[in-house]
Amino acid sequence: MVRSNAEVAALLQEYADLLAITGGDAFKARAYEKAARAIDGFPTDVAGLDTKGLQEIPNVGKSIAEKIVEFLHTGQVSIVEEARAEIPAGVRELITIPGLGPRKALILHQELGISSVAELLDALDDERLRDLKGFGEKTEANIRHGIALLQQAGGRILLGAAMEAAEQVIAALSEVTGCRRCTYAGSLRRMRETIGDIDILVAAEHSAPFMEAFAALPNTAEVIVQGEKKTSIRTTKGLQVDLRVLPPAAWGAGLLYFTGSKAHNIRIRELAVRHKLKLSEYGLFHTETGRNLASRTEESVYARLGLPWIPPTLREDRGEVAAALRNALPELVTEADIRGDLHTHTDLTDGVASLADMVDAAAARGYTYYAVTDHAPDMAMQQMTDAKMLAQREQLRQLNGKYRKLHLLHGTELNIGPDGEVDWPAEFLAGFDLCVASVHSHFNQSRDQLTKRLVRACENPHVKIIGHPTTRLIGKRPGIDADFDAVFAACARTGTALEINAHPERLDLNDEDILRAKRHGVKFAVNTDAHATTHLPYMRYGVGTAQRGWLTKDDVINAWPLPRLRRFLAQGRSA
Ligand code: DGT
Ligand code: CA
Ligand code: CA
Ligand code: ZN
Repeated sequence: MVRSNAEVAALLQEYADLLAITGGDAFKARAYEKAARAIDGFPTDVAGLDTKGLQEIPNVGKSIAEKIVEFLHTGQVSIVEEARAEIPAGVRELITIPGLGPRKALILHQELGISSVAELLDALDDERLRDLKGFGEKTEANIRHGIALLQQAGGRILLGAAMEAAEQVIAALSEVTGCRRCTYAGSLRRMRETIGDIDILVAAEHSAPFMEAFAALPNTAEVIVQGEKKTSIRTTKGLQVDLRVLPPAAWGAGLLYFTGSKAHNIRIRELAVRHKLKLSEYGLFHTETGRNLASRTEESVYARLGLPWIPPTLREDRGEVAAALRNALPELVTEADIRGDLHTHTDLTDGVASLADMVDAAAARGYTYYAVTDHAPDMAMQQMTDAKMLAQREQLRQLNGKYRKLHLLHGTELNIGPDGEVDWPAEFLAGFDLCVASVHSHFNQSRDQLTKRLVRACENPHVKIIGHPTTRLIGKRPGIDADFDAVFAACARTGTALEINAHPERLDLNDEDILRAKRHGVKFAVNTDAHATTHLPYMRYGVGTAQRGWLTKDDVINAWPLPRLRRFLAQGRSA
């Protein structure tokens, strides 16, 4: 739906980076960056807008609007092409290294003639970077780590991007005559945080029409293999998508097999062997007679193995089969259980939508409560003041009466300072319904300092949620190196919830940390940290991650009815 918005935003961001590498006008670079963010969060498809309509978008002026129109009409923008031509591709690659911004990339190119990641690795080995102005041993270590992260990501893409691409393919294939079922399987169905390739399954009597339609999709750049059972393509964005067409009678067995994980499949195949059965992508068979015992639905295959249906988000061989055998699978929290979002922004700080628009969008999602949590004054860039915050509270109280079902909470996202202190004194914090507190800087403190810092934030009786607890950005920035077991214990002791930030770049806490934290008896809040109305649907990725951490609705404070949530928020705060 908003695909062209994402493409336009990416192009504008690239241009901002290119301007920064060439040491161009910093003001102009920032203007492009802001426009990119605004367009990314703009709810309407920009493809339908003209220059005038585009200028209605915040931070989009005439000149940027004209470039967008040029892009929408011709598929490129001449000044961006020129800027690309000016800078060697290798240097452009340098800025994709997490932790290495355009300014440092330019210095490396100018001072050391480095124009590729390989050359940069050589220079690191020779310790040639540490003598440059603005670099040092610590920078060297950070860059080395950034390169490792980049290589680890190794072509995997974020869950959100993969989901959007998959849903487009499914929409197109569902239109083909004879389509009985069409869905995604693989790591995407298991909601892993990154996806290697997308696996699409169709149930139909005849496969050829689907293979043809798939190869002919507008986003197909290359057909890797086309066959009767399986076709693989690469999209214009470089993503591999595999399509398999299954006979309807084998749908369940195929869906089970291609959902994986491989480790889960191996585990249940062992179980089959113990029952003298054979499990394959075609069905569950009696080994001796070859008779097909189950294949039409996943439920039937699991049932024949003595198991309840196991949700895909649990299928990672983390004890789910043993738990299923004991009939002790958790009753996982679902998106329908979520009653509200407890970490969101507006254009009062760095969001791109107004309070009224964000609240409207929350109401449209059917929430029963919704917290607005704009940034506090310690992040100086946000220019927050007491007066602005109180004015917003007044505005919010007035909006509150407008919705029959939705109850608005006034909150803030505090900044956890280097020593664990937060923005406002207790008297002012007492005025909020809810305080989230998060780390936004000083990521490289010692492990001991980082741990104390987070623990101190938990101990603040007004802080009820730790936002994006590790601060990692997937494939871009590692999480901070704190003793998280100590932090989780502090959360449990102080009644502070841990956020599961649903933004596809964050998913923070991740599944494994959630499992660890749960053992400490912590509660969680699944929040989108929305900076635009289009971010509210990210909730599904947060819920997927919560499920991967085996959470039930009792573990998740924003799946609770409002009175129970209120009691949690009031604990330890003298009113
Ligand atoms: P990805 O694509 O790396 O994000 O991860 P998956 O899990 O989507 O893996 P993929 O696309 O290679 O295969 C899809 C599913 O097919 C996988 O989850 C399980 C099943 N599968 C693939 N190869 C094997 C195999 O050699 N043995 C078993 N048991 N299952 C397999
Ligand atoms: Ca896959
Ligand atoms: Ca695959
Ligand atoms: Zn936030």
